[in-house]
Amino acid sequence: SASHKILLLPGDGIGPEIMAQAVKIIDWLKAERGLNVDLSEDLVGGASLAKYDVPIRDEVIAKAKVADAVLFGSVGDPAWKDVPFDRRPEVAILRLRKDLNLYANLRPAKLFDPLLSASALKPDVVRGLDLMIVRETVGGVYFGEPRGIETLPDGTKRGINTEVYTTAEIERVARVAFDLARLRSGRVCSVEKGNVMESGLLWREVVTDLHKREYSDVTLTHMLADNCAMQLVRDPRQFDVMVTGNLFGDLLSDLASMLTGSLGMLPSATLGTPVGSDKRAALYEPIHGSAPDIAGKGIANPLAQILSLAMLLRYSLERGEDAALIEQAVSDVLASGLRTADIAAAGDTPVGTEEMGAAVLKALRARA
Ligand code: NAD
Ligand code: IPM
Ligand code: K
Ligand code: MN
Repeated sequence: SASHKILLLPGDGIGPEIMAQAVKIIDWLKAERGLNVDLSEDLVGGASLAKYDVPIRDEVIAKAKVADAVLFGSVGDPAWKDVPFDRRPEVAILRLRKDLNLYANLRPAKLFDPLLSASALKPDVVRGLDLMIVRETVGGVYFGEPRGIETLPDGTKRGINTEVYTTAEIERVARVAFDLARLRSGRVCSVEKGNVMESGLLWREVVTDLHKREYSDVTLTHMLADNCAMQLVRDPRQFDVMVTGNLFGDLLSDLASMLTGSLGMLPSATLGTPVGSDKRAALYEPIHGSAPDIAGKGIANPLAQILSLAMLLRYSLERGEDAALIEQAVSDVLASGLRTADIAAAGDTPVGTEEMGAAVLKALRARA
């Protein structure tokens, strides 16, 4: 089979530590499973700022555009907390999403059975949890104009951000959610705050209209975002596919992660079609950040990164079998009782990042 190009962008903090574990699995897939990929790697975020004075180079954006998939770690480094917004490490991921037009961020929150007691919720509330948050990622308040900080005549200041969504932006992400629902339980819950925000009101109208025209076989419900946060904790299994805007999706997915035991468990896929192209682009990353509080200690959970690789294999390389094998290996390792610190219970002796990565590889070998 023709060789696929994968661009690795480990980023900052724990990014490189967990990426190294995913790369070991890629190497194994190449050696043992006939995976044919060309890997290249580059700097993003604080690591790029330190060397090139920009959070991401145009050259890296260009490489991402021609790659079959990008495997991303995380960006963010407290060293750059006082620089202007356009020079923050976070610009790297925001620009990748925007420039590649990666508008649909799939954030599955699936509870592995062995982690039942690691969930922040009672076992009876979360057992079997398997939901999919579809988060819009190139619009909303993250990118709306006007934005900025203005100085008022009296010398005080005003910080401005604007939530903007167009019909087309809402419709294309809703379509992704409805299509996913058809492959799952056939249910979509659309989340906004149309009670106070016009962008939310339009969101509800557009989703309702699309549903009526093309997806009446799917069950559609609507929920206000504040209630949704509460419902996710009260009874998360009422949800299957959820679709929401950029900011609400960011918040609700971090919340959902704790239902599965840890932020260090949740992968994501961000899919889209670059403007002026009909080639599908995709970026895969854990939903968490660079975790500066534990960076360099070798204790980060690499499973979100490893599961992001599984999503890459499934969605971009059509290697669903390898993806399932990885997910099964992760499940085996968790069933064996191995835990990194974030998912450990009182009395467990947690293992480090490397050891968890090695255990997944060993479980893969045993299964293959
Ligand atoms: P974070 O997600 O980095 O960490 C939040 C908490 O979860 C921390 O206590 C951290 O130690 C823990 N955690 C996260 N991932 C873990 C893992 N794999 N294993 C074990 N524990 C883990 O969020 P934050 O601290 O608010 O942000 C840190 C930086 O990361 C900021 O600069 C932020 O902007 C950036 N960030 C980047 C991305 C991204 O690259 N897509 C995502 C989120 C945050
Ligand atoms: C995420 C992060 C990013 C976001 C930041 C770092 C720009 O929190 O990927 O969830 O808000 O989208
Ligand atoms: K990340
Ligand atoms: Mn986030």
